[in-house]
Amino acid sequence: MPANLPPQYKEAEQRFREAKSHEEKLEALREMMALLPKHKGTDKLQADLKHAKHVGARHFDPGHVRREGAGQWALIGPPNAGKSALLKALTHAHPEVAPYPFTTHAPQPGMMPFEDLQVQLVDTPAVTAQHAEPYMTNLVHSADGTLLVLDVTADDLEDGVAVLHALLERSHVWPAARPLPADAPPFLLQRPVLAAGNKCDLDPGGTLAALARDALGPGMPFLPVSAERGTGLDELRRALFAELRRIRIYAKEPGKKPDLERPFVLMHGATVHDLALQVHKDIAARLKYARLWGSAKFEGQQVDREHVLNDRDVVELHA
Ligand SMILES: Nc1nc2c(ncn2[C@@H]2O[C@H](COP(=O)(O)OP(=O)(O)OP(=O)(O)O)[C@@H](O)[C@H]2O)c(=O)[nH]1
Ligand SMILES: [Mg+2]
Repeated sequence: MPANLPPQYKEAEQRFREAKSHEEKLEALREMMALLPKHKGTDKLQADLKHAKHVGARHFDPGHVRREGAGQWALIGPPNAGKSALLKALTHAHPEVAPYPFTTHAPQPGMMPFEDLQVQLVDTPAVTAQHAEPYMTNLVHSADGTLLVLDVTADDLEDGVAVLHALLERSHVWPAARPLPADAPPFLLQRPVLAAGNKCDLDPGGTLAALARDALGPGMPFLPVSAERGTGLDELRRALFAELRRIRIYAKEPGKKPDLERPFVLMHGATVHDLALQVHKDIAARLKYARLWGSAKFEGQQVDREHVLNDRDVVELHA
């Protein structure tokens, strides 16, 4: 990292890491480039940032899938691992599942119901050492999380793991559960990465699943599943929601019942102000206080806009 970076640069970098949309990412990147002092020490960083801008740009992205629901997971894996079978088991989508490799040719989304919300899963074409669709880096980069799908019975499992790690690296995604290395490039996104060891119905003793877990290395939550039998899918659903680190908030108008059908979905750590912004920016501007049910000390507790919300709080905004 070159010396003499202004403090605003760090802030822009933080915003880039936390950005949820292409627009936010590009905005932060533009700012980072503008704030970068132009001298020899920053040449490499300038080039890296230009490259990152490229990766994040929507018009270079034929594999772009519009984000819906509480968050988007990219399902990636070697041929025949059962990516499409998992999408079929977890969502209402009807992808083609077949006993030969390279069945899936284009990204296909499906919505996974979880409690009172939906999480988007995107099935993708297989990646191998020889071939990956060029748009796969963009797809992985823009997703909120990546699910590595492995066939625990595959005899080339370690090669498959290496290929997936390489794809994550090319996509500038760093698994959130792994400590970020000191020399990490600034454009690296820390995102949840989970692994599903599929076809565990063919591995009753769990020996192959244990080998797969080892091959993946530390900092990579691993869940043995069987898309065909439905084993482990409840745990997988829970993990896919939990790893997104989202909270659900039920908004309520004064004197009325809360809307328990359609929660607002916010990032973990979101405040009353963040909720108000999602409801309407005018309400956020005029907000005086809020009343809180759920995690409050007492029901209907009055809180200010800085108050940090918890999953399933009921909030009444007073503007
Ligand atoms: N025994 C068993 N077979 C499975 C399981 N999941 C998928 N399969 C089988 O594995 C084969 C491949 O499944 P797909 O879902 O098409 O695999 P994919 O990863 O989407 O494959 P590509 O699209 O070619 O990359 C099919 O014959 C499935 O029936 C499982 O949990 N157990
Ligand atoms: Mg498939």
